[in-house]
Amino acid sequence: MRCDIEVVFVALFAVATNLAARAEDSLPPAEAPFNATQADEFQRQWAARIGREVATTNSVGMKLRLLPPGDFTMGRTEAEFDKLLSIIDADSEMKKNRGGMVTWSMLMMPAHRVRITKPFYMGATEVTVGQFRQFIEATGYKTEAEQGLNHGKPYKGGRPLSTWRKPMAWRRPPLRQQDDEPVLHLCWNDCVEFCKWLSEKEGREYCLPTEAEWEYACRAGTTTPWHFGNYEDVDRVAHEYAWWSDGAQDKHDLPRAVAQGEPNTFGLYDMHGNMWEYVADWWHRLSYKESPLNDPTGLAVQSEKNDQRRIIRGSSFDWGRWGGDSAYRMRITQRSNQHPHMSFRVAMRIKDVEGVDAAVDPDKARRNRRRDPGADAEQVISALRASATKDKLPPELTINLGGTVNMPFALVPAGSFLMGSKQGPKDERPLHRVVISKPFYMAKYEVTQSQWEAVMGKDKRLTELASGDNDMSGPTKAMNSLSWNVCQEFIRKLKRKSPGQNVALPTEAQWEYACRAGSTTEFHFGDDASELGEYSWYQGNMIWPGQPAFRGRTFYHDVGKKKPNSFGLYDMHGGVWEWCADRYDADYYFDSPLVDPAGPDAGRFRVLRGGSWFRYSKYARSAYRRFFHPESNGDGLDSRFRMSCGHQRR
Ligand SMILES: [Ca+2]
Ligand SMILES: [Ca+2]
Repeated sequence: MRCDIEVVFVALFAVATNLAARAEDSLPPAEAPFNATQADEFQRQWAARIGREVATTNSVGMKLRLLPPGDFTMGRTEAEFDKLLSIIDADSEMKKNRGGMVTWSMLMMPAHRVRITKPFYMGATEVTVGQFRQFIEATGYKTEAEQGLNHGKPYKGGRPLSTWRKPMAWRRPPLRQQDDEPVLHLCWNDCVEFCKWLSEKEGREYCLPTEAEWEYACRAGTTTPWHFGNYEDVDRVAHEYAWWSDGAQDKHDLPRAVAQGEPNTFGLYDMHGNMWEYVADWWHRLSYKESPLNDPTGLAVQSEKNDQRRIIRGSSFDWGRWGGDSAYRMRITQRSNQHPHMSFRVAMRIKDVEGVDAAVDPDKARRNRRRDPGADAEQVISALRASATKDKLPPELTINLGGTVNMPFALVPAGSFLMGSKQGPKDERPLHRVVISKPFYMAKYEVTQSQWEAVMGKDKRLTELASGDNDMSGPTKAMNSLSWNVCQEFIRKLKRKSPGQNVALPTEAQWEYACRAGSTTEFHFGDDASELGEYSWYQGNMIWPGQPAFRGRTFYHDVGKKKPNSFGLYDMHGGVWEWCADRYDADYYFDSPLVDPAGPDAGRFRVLRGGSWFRYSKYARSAYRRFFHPESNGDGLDSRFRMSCGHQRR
């Protein structure tokens, strides 16, 4: 009898499985936000669909969890950014580092929707010493540290941060790790070699997760900064999930064994804390703006000359909450082994499995719609006619700032042009006609340090530039490291110095119109980026600061040394990034006005244009848009802002 019941049960189970199999065709992606129960349901549904288990253990004893295809918002949202700012402002200690935190937040923005289209397995834990040892024993592989390739370099100067960090190979004493602790002192290349070995061993595909997969796995349906909660929850519950040096926890010198805390709702441990985890993607701070909607993999190639940095995620035992939230991005060279707190977890691809359809950008139609009435359209002609001036304007204008210091301007005639691009990042589309109804004067150069001094006096900014041995200082070098707000101070004082002149930052439309100077190509001189060096200081002809071979050579250049555009404006491409007056809105071009657009009325960030001496040619393109917080004065060597003064005749 008992036997019969079992038979019936098995038969019923088989029916149920078939039903599930028949419903497979319409299985939806896991669309965040979703809760723990729903996460579990998604995982079980997808396991049934592909005929696999949610939890599996592989040949090296590594536990893996099946993750469903899904949709989520990647990166730091503006609401979260605002909340972070309010927390910073309420804390006198944090406030000291406000600029740094604001700047770093920019690198996680804009938040953007991402779809992971295929189910995949993710290591439930970081890779352990015991698992990594199996790889070493089977292959005799020596990590890069053991090979001495980049080994034993101190963290800072000659001072190791703690004694156990030497020697810095994964298995050497004095650090005696247990087999269930995460392996450390690996570099990205070592992690990839482990994945290759495991793939060959099992005939499956193991790899590092993409950055998007990592964040999706970490969030597990949550939309809070950490998968366990919000800012106000950290002190109360973080210790249950995360091993880090923060809050109620003491400072930790070591990681702990994996899976000691609570998992997230996908069943993954230590996504926050314990060890930073390498992901597959190359590092680049501006990649989110161009991130595709489906299965983003980051940039296909390294971002800058000799930049071998990869992204790491999730913070570590010796860091804290502010590096450990789901959106937080950090980077480290793929060859490094001098930092002890990097490890990894694997992703496992599932062969021959159907996922969900690629998501369709809901704004695609608007983004690609061409709205060009033509240069001869009635509304274009009438806008130009309405503000036409009878005065014959001189081609140049000079504001004297005192003594021999002048600020020369070039006349930019009224006209219309096509703003944006057809193929560039989303925020450059649609390509659309804009009328600049009035002629204006644009500063021929990025604002120089002598101009700055003439208007602002020898202020702290100038003194700081002059104090370093980094070659940033010089009377005809661009003033740099300026926030948008500081530019406004400069303009206020400049207006007092030159009454009757309506000086301002150019609008974004004025900037692009002035840069293009009649061209419709990627750059004002054409489409060929290989010619950019004749017109611009950019990544292709920059010299790294601090390189002994380049001692005594200039890498912050005088303005106006390259060829101008046909309006007579210099360094519109490259040199330093240039603030515009407008607020930034990625979708502004959908509906911006035809005549003299001045940016959206609301928004937290301001626009920058033109790329910099430190950036690839694509950022120097006439259409490229960047945003930054108006208080922020730069993010390291990348952002040396110039201010270009539009000069509007009354
Ligand atoms: Ca971790
Ligand atoms: Ca520039």
